[in-house]
Amino acid sequence: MTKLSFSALSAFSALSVGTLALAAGCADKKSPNGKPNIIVILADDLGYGDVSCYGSTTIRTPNFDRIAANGLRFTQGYSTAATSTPSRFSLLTGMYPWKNTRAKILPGDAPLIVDTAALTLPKLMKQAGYVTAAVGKWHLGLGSGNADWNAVIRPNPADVGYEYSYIMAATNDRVPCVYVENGRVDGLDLSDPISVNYKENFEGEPTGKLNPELLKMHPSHGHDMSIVNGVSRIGFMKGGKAALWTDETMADVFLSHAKQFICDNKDKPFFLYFGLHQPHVPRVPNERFAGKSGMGPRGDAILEADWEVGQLLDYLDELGLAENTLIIFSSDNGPVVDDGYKDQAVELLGDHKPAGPLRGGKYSLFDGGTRVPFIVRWPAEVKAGVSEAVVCQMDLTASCAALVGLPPTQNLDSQNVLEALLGKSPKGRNELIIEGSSNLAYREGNWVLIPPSPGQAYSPLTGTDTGRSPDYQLYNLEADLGQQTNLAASEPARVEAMKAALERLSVGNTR
Ligand code: NG6
Ligand code: CA
Repeated sequence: MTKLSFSALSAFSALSVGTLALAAGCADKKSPNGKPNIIVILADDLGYGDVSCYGSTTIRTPNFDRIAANGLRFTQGYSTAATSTPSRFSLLTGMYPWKNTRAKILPGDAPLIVDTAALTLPKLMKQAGYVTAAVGKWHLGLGSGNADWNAVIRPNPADVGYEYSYIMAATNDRVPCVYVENGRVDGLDLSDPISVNYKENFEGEPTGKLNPELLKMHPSHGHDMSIVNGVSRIGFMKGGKAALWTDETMADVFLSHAKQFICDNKDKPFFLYFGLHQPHVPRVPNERFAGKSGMGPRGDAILEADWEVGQLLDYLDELGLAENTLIIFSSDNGPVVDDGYKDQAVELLGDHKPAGPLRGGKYSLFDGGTRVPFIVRWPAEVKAGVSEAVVCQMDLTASCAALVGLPPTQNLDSQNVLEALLGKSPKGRNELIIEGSSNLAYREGNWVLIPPSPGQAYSPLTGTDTGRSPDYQLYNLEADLGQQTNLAASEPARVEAMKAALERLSVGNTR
């Protein structure tokens, strides 16, 4: 037994034998590929200020920092949206999410929202000879409606470019709470079939609302439907007992499948999308991390994610792959403290600032919603440092095409910012449209225009500055990173010019 599987075994007795056998027997060392392997690590709701190399002194993330220590850390890296589905849609397709009416936070039974005929990042990588996989959080829908969770669900990630997939369908707070491997629920006993319903409960099934005595994690808002592993979720499900996930081992399960994919493909160029589930709610980390941050489950979940990334980095080192593997580490959207469970995240936050110096967070039109940790590491080619270039996850499509020598992509919103990503140019994009829950905002140079949108400027539920206002807001990020001073009244010409540019660039806006 290798060192790796032994440590896995000793630490996670709850894992199935099948899972433990994964990643064993992978021979050490190999000669480097011509093309770099590419791993996109995407955390879920990890904020700009949640990472110590981005300035946090209240939480330590030595493994995220390890990526930055010999990589390029971007101070102005963005997702396209302040929530998961639209953000991930852009990463996959290289298109703005507001061009797709269905790119909104999806329930767990949503059909796939990506056109299977469309170009995607993993499809491009396949064209360039890469083996591709998606492991972890998906949240882009599965099937074509009314999915049968007891059969192979098509279309699935394979139909949009991922030859192998081991995913959760939506989020860790949404049913069905099962892992789906290549379209099939992992570990399902067909004599106990799964049913899913987002409208009504199944007769006789307990819920968080009616049976709070069954809960180890209680909701603060929403999240009071089916109970899985002592946590009530969004949506109702029944059956599939043998296949239900255990939140405490989710990191280990995803990690082992990511490692196995790397092991199986270490001699070919591979492209791996690795969607971490932390620190999204419910925050139920493994007991190895419980209580370790002093910040309650949210901080502990960040430590767990950091460990998980460290294990992946160690594995690349062990296989001799680190030098020629391009890692892009980022987050799907900004941070939120209370996102619907009573997990003491608010009470134990102390001086920690999840969005760092930025205003707002998840859901927000302010930069805290979409400006996220963004680190590129490729030891063979990229010098360590810090870059102020504006780059967006959506740009990976056009940039990776350029990297692997494919012709320039056509008709995408993705821009080729490869030179910036590799640290060869200080210049990224000049303009970017970002999506909050209520509207779009527009960044051009160092200026951001936030058009009016209805609703509360501050959400008491999530404790976030939303960016909603009846008035136009204009901020100069160079002078005012925290977006405190609205310059719209004193810069009317700039407001008009940016309004016009946003209108022109957001043709096809379906919001
Ligand atoms: C919201 C959920 C929140 C989270 C979010 C999606 C409630 C009250 N809130 O609707 O907990 O699941 O959707 O998060 O249900 S995301 O990171 O996947 O976009
Ligand atoms: Ca998210």
